[in-house]
Amino acid sequence: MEHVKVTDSEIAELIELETARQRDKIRLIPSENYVSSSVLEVSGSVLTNKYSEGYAKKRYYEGQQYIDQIEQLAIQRAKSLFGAEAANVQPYSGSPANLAVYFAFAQPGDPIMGLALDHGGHLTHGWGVSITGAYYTPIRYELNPDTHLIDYDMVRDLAKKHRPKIIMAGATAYPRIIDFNIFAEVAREVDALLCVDMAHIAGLVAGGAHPSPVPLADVVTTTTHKSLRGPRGGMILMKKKHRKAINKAVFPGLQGGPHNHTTAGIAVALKEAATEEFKTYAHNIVANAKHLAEKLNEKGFKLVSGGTDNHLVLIDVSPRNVTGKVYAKALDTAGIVCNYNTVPFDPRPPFDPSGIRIGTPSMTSRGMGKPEMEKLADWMDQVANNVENESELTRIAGEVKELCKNFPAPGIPA
Ligand code: DSN
Repeated sequence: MEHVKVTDSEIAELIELETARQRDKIRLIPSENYVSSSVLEVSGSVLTNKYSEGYAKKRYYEGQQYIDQIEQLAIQRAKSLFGAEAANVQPYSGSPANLAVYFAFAQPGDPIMGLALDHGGHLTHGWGVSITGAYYTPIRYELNPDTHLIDYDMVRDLAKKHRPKIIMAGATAYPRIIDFNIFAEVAREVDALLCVDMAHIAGLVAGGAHPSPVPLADVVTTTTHKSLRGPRGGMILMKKKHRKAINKAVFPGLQGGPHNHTTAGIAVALKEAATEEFKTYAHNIVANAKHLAEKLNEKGFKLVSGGTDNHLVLIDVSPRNVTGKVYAKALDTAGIVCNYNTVPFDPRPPFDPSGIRIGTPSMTSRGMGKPEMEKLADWMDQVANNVENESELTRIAGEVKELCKNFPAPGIPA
């Protein structure tokens, strides 16, 4: 911050405060993480100064001697890490990546199928307020009301009835392994394109802690900044036969120049994700989530689907006589940051729902393990009993900060 401190002290100060917030709190939002110092360096590099519309060796601007090499390295690493036939590393994030898939393979008005948002799907899987729900005809599958698992019979029945052009598998709030085999089977039966949005679980897939959708899906979209621990960006992996259509949909279809500083950050993160250390990290994320879920269960929290197979735990907090929003705000005061979230078949509205969503990628990046999950479950229990007790919440925040001191976050000075 040495330069911006002088030129713009307001922004410098806010960044310093945000750094301290990330350092001193337990961050449980399952889509967030801490990137490495290397990824941070590259994201703030001079690559931000360069325009590169097009693809390597076919650009509309000169001066691409190094940018081409950077983008090609990112593509090679993505292909090799995930075993993909082809990759596009230019999408600005997950939503544009998904939009590129629709743009490439569906016409406005065509049926597209995805998991309903209030059952754990993403806005861009055809929810009404999203362009994907407005410009296409969304067909929404849901969870089974008893098991809270994806209702695969419903997936098959709806697909046969509506014959969607694209079937989207993937979620933002689903704690269980998704059976990509069934989706692939159904897609074949109705001649649909199967797109898996693996944004949440990309790091788990990279580290072998979750089955990979790559061999089964036509196209796989992802963000790069969640469990994969890269900079904020997006990526599309695909079968070779789809490369031309996807590349055209990303540029010039949807975007202009790629963000080269992000592309380089993605390349660095992909190299990190190909290490043995990252494999251990991915498995630890899941082990931590399972242990935390078990401890929360013991304390009387009601977990959607009863537990977790991945990095995420979805909790219905209504049995604790609190709403998700009130509880999330109390947790934040206590130094524990999550987001409030609807639970399947939630009788409450999305802005004040019954649940919270938590995840372990960030804690695991700090090297926290089972003892810390147990401590966290204790604190979460205490907060649920004291949502309006400011002094108790402040006391917990102090303890959280002390714990965090022993687990320095990547990229953040202790
Ligand atoms: N906003 C992301 C999440 O929190 O899951 C999804 O894009």
